[in-house]
Amino acid sequence: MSKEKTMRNSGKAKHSAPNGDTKIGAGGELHQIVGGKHSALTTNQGVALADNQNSLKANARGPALLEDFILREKITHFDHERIPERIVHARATGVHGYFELTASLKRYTTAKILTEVGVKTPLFTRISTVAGGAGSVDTPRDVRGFAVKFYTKEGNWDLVGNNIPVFFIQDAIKFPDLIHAVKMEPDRGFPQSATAHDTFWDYMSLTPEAMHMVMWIMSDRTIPRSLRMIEGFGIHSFRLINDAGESTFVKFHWRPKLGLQSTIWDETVKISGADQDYQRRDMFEAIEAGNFPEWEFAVQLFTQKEADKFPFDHLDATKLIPEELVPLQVIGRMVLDRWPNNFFAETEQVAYCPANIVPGIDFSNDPLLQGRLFSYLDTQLSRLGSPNFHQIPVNAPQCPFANQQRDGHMQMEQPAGRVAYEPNSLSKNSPRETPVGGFHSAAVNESGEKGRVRPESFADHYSQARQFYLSQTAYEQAHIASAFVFELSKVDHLHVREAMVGHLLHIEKDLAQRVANGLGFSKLPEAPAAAAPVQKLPVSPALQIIGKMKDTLMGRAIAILIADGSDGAIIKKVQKAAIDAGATVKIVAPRVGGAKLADGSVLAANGQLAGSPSILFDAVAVILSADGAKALAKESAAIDFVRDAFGHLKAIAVDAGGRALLKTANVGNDAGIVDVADQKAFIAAAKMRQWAREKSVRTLA
Ligand code: HDD
Repeated sequence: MSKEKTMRNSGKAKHSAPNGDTKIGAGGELHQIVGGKHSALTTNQGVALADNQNSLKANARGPALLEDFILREKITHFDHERIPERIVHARATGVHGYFELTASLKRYTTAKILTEVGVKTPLFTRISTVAGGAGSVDTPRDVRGFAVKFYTKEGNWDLVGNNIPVFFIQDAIKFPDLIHAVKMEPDRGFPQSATAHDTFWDYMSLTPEAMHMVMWIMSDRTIPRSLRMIEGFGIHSFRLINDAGESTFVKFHWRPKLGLQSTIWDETVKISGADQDYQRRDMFEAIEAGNFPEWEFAVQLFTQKEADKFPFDHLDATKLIPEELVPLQVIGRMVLDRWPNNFFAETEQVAYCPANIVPGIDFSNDPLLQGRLFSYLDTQLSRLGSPNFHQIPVNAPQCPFANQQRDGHMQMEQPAGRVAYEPNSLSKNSPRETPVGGFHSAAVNESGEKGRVRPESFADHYSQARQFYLSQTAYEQAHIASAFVFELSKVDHLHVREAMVGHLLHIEKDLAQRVANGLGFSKLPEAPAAAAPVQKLPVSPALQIIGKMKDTLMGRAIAILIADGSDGAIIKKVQKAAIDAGATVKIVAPRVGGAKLADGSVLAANGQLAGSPSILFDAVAVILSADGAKALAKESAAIDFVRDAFGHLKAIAVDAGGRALLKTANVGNDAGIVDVADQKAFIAAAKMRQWAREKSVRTLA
């Protein structure tokens, strides 16, 4: 074979590019020139590559040579591209942003980030699911991790919370068992990222302290519509310390500006198939479009004296402090406005640690928090492989930092001089302690007997679970009961199902009965003995999702389904009304190239029907000619489009053709089906789910 022929066959395939020339590279590869200056492609040692397409061979059709340092370097690096994924919270979306303080907490703390009003502090926020691996879907029923790294002037402060204000367990020593129970079962390797399996519910049924959190995870909080529409909670009580050394307890809260919104379970199941990256993509697209998600930052402040009067122990992470008891004070806002340059470098390598706090903030004795203070640094050492992970740009403080720690794997610094210890008298400029302004722990008295004990005040496991359930709207209660039925129906062991229903009897008999009916029990099981009497706590509407949904289309998406022959004028009107109301609008058509409208013009589509089901949108308009409706009647994707929109309680705007498609799809009529000519009515209906419709589309427990 001639040399010339070998080179021609060795490069990349040729694409026909609309713009730009095509150039044959040194190795015969075809480059499309799209402008710009290209720096030399080099090895990691800086040697410029003449050929990046062909390995070195003994002859054109001969064996590869070991001396090919270019091939070996490239493949070796590739072989080591993955690092161990997080044991929990592996799947995530990370975004840069800033925090701005709007009200000073100077009375309570010396921390500059909480006292300097108007100052913007950069931050990196990572929102995750818990159970699934890094490649799992975005939308299982799962808690969302809500971790924020504030790069403050006084060092990094990591607030590593969740979108649920309580946790499963009271003591960190139980965490490995909890996680082993929730992750895929070790013999079979599934389910990935789902709680609906035997080991999870077996562990729950044997852990009464988990019952409050169980109520939250069975609510629609664990199937959010968007990461931009979830709350965040620091969960534990922390302490703030002021310049007189006095400390006040604090709980931290994030409240989304867009309000709360969740999906319907059937919808989320379908989203998982239609778009595995649904929530990551949603966040990416919002930031690309300049719709920067924003949260209010709020605190609940209380003294030891006040805490002593609470009907629960605030050091118990399975309890929350109702807003009605200690109101939230909004003190700032977080805006996420910059997508990372590189997913691995930032979202994967970011290392959070609840032990990262700054002067003016301190820990409480919450035993779950105390255990966490150890775990995170330890995990980063094995995950990132070096004690120098704090030098990775996303982890490095953005204030000066210096000490006498030295060496270790991947040391990036080159400290000069002969002194690597403190105190010393040999160096004039080595770092020294800062007695005033440096970190001081709260001066707290501790006394008592050492032991592996749980305080009596941690014994009440059902009162707040009951308060949560009774605080929900009837729709939400039905969703919780149905989620229990679904999850427990996936559990093979009958005694586990029964044990769980037994716990529900302590929470609310009606709930236990609904779940028992859904599971086909002939009689209610026995309730387990409760360690403390169940208290009748007042309901707290702040615990609902529906009550916190905002009457807005901001951040929401609307699809307009069209086909050949659709009316362009009405499409434009709906599009404008939705955009004016703050929504993003996508045209969906049988072909992505678009549809030929009634006036002969072609309207390009943003999405092709089979790949753009209505589950990806908050409301839909169906604008079709009579022929278009006839053609789509034979498309199962079009039938599903309207059926799902109806089943998922969305507003649907229709013209005559759209109505014909609804008829073919056997979709009923109600106040959420509006005439496309009345855009005002459509926009109003699109802002909310059509809850009243639910009874007609599914049987809930
Ligand atoms: Fe944890 C990661 C949140 C209890 C041990 N946790 C991790 C992340 C979040 C939380 C959001 C992901 C951080 C990121 O995005 O990288 N964890 C919580 C909350 C808890 C909690 C809100 C209870 C209130 N965690 C908890 C306990 C332990 C851990 C009790 C161990 C004793 N968590 C870890 C970990 C992880 C982690 C194994 C895995 C990856 C990582 O730390 O960086 O160390």
